[in-house]
Amino acid sequence: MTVLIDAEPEPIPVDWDRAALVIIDMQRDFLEPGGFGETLGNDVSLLQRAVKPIQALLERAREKGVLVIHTREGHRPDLSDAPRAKLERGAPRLRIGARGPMGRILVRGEPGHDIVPELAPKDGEPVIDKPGKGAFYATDLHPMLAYKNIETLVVCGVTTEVCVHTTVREANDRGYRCIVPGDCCGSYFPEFHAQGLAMIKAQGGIFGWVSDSARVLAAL
Ligand code: TIU
Repeated sequence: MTVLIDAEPEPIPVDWDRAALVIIDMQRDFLEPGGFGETLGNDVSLLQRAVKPIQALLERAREKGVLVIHTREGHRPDLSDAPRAKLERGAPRLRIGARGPMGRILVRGEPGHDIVPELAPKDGEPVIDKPGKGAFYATDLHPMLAYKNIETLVVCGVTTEVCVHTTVREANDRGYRCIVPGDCCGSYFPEFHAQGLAMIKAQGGIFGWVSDSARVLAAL
């Protein structure tokens, strides 16, 4: 059944049977005190704010049988899937693969790479391990969505202007309608968060639609 989600630049009709909730990179290293994000000097409470609203959406999506997909940013332990240009960046002790406070930074299988316990994936919910910022690059997300006839994505997570934005741009170019609930996203830079959301909905919704958890929940 199609329902209308209130959003900007305009309300958008959504068939929940053909929609997915995509939760981007809610990983311990980005969100938890003592993790990689905080080691870089970031205020992780700015990201923590998104946990509760995402939890509300996640619980309702599960109740209603809406497809839920989780993503994690990270690399193979041998780093063979990480381009040198990415590996070289940052101070040597804070580079990808270096030992961080929660294990090797952005390496699969390390404690910091896990999704925070409040949003832990349930059996049957696909988890996309992605080597890039976008969830489509070098992953099987696109065929996975195509096999289920998905046309609309509710995209949330961290960080707004990096992995959420990249994913929304990739999805938009692949023909998906993206709705971004702003309070379910977070950035270490409040101004980037605000501008990131503004960019999505500008020019008649150039990349998609912006809403919030209350309005999405009302339509779910
Ligand atoms: N998931 C994600 O956004 N990865 C990042 O590296 N984000 C930063 O803002 N650094």
